[in-house]
Amino acid sequence: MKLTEAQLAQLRDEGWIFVPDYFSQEEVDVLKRASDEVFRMKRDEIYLEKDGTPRTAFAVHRLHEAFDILGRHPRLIEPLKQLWGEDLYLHQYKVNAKAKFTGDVWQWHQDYGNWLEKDGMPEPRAMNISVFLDEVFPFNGPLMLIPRSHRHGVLESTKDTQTTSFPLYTQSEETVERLCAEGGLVAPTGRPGSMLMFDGNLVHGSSGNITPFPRKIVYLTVNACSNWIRKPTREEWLAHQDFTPIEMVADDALLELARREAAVA
Ligand SMILES: O=C(O)CCC(=O)C(=O)O
Repeated sequence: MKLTEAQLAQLRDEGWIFVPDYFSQEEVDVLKRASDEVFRMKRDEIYLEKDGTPRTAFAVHRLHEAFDILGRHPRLIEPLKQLWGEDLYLHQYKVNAKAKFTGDVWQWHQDYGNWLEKDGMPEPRAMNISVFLDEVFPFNGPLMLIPRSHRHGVLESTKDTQTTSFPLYTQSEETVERLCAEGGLVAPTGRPGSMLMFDGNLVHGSSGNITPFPRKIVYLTVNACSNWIRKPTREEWLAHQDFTPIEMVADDALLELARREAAVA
């Protein structure tokens, strides 16, 4: 899969692109079963909300074959090879659960600010790719993005360890207000299998989920191999130090796994 000229232009100018129904329901079902298995594990890579419900599972490619396949899927990896013209590795890979009724807020932040500060990533040459595992509605805590905010580079931020279950360098209300006045605000919604790609410097966040509809999203952060992190300070599952280039799988690899799972069921 290659990005069209229009998609490349939107990614460059607006900082994000959204492609509905990028993976089929059968492919999403394999990933949903995998995420249920992963969130049942008791491991350091699994972070919980303050009330004990699952928030985020990190390094999921090492926890389940389905996520290993997704992390090497040509529909996700090829477009970035096209964009940067070099080999890529996985910097971070997680599933954010945003549980029904209790899913917590993610304050406004830029990811690259965090990768620079905490991991020593030299350039913003890393991209987030998310795949919806549940339907994302306007009301179950969709990811909100401020278009064009990536053009400002790294913005001033403050470390927030209080208002979310995960410490983040966050943007002030004044900054968010100014950026929204310039670029507006979008919150892409869609069926499971939809794909959202966004720049590491794009300001984004999400509100809590008080609805009965869970909102699970997988996030891959793919970094250019030449941009490997120079000063890692975090646990390895938060900022990987295996800079081996991603080897892509066949396009039907998730379906193949679904067939194998059905055969042993
Ligand atoms: O899943 C979300 O709503 C936000 C996730 C996010 O911003 C992040 O992981 O950096």
